[in-house]
Amino acid sequence: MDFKRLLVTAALPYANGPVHIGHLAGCYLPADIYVRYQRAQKRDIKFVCGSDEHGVPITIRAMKEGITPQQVVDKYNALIKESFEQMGISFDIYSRTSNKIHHETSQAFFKKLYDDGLFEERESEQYFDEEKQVFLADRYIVGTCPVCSNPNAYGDQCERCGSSLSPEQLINPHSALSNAVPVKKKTKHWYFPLNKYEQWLSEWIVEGKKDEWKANVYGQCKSWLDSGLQPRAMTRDSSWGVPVPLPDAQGKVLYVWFDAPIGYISATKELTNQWSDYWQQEDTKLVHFIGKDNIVFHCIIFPAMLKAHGGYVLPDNVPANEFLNIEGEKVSTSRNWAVWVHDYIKDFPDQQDVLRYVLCSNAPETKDNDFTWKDFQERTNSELVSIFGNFVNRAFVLMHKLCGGRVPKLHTDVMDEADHALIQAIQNTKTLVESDIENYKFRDGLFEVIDLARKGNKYMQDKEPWIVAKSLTENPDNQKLIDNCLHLCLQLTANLAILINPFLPFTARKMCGMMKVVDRMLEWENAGKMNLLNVGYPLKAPELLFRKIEDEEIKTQVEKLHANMVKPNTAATETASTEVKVEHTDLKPEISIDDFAKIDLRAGVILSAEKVEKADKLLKLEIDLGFEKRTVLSGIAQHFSPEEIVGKQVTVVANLAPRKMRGIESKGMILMAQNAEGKLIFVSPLEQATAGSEVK
Ligand code: B3M
Ligand code: ZN
Repeated sequence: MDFKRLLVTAALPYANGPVHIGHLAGCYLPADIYVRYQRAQKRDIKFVCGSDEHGVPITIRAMKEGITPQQVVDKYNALIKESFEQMGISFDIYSRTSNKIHHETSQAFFKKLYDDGLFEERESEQYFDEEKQVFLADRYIVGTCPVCSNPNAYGDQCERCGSSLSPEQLINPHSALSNAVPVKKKTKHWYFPLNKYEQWLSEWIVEGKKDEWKANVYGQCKSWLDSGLQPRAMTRDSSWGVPVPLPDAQGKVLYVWFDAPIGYISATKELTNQWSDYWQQEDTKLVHFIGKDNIVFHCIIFPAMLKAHGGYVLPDNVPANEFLNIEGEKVSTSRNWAVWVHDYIKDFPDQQDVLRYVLCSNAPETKDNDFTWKDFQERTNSELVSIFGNFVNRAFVLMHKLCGGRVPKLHTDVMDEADHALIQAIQNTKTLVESDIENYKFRDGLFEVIDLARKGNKYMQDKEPWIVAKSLTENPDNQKLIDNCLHLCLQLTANLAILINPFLPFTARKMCGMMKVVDRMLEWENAGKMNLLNVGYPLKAPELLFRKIEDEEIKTQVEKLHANMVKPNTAATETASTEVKVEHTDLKPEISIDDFAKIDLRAGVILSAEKVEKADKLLKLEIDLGFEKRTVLSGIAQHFSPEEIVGKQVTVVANLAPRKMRGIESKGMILMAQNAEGKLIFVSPLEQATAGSEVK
């Protein structure tokens, strides 16, 4: 161990909405597992987080809800904080960037860079709303998406088709505040010369972190560095944020991505007088847990800021996760396609660990993953209930039945190979879990623990103490075999509590209660020990650790998800908060009948459909055209599951030049339209057409 103390941060969630399970899976749960493990190792560690209360996301939400930004952050900060607490995310501090200490800390940071002459002052032209007399951030400019014709696309992104945009690309751009057409106006800002840190970043990351950082993180950094860094404005025109601490900066605030990461420092200051040990002593190991959309800020921009300031430690690692989709679709907060943590807790009180379990065992550690309620049920019932819970329960029940409710003795004289193998397995698991957690492989670590419980079940099944018990009148010595089996199963139970504790802390505590041991037993150094429970010690009656999730509950959740989804049209109106009436896109230029005749449209039937690896939008379709079968790649994976479209009639552009995508040749294209709810539908005849017949 080449560090003395650890500082772990988890991304500061924007206080513009509640947290959903994607947030948990992406960053807070892995961070919490890591921290709980390190605490059990008795390492000096601080775990800091807090609400990110500045920036455009907050002001947009205020506009949507018709309240002030302050009301927005007060409301959501409280809700988020409570959700984390209920899920057992064990921050040492959950702060807020609206706190005084944060304003002071981030202003002082800015001022130091300013005094060192680091910033470049630049004038640029920005969109301005003359009616409201304010500069408009890209998000405040709405218009029609040039790609998908969504009438409510933002100046930086279209939420319907996901294209990233600039305000110039929007058709009919207008201000979301007043509906006025924005004009360009000059404004001055302070730019951080990221380009000057390119060389240093390159050495630090490309040479230093290649083998240490996760491939997704390293890869993103590398491609940023390869495409060259540009100076970046660190101030904005806005009335909401940390005021720029300069005399000539009226109406200007720090860029939210300048102040937010400094929030980690402010939160540590708020937590402890020793804050500078954690930030300024070289023997600190700093780890940032984040989601993949925050990589560049934590791996490039913030480190460059810290380096420029001087005196701070740099992150040792930034284990970012990918995204968690819900029931096959990307989480969308504007469409309310999400499972909200506070809702989950309401519907499944006292089932926090079940969610922690499912989210960790299905965590998007290396690629985007999918959460489905069905999978939630299956994992709970077939892993937590049938393997882990079942083992612990059987050990307790049998101990009460066959050993008088006390921890039986271990008779070494009759120990056999299976007994020794079980002890060995416990010790091996400890080592494996340790290395998995230290290397941010939380899924693997969790699987090891479940696997150990599985071994326990097998051991018990092979030993059959309930059968052995029947031979006792004939052969009283056989009690020794029963004792040994249950002695080891109970020591294994104690070990399981220690090993599962970082992942499922509520369960570990419950197990301690059943074993009547203090929580201190959960310290990591106790893992692997075979004398955790004293012989003769009376234990409590078993409590069920987990309960089965019923089909009905799953059905309710799936229905709720769909019922609560905001239909795209409503979502759009709500987002823009102005009445935008753009029903159609402009028609394309006129064509002749001959032009049209060049297109060969045919009726086809989808024979099979499957997802394409590493392409979350594409489905690979096998289409029957009557006279031949075709492979067609279609960008509809986020709208349909492969199963639901097999057998559907489609219209195929049959003479389109073949095109290769992801190494697969696509021959043709299928036609799609949208229904009133904005959902994609197939363009197909009302009646069944013969496959291959021309569509004219
Ligand atoms: N507020 C962005 C996000 O929630 C953000 C992270 C700040 S971490 C310093 O995606
Ligand atoms: Zn679009």
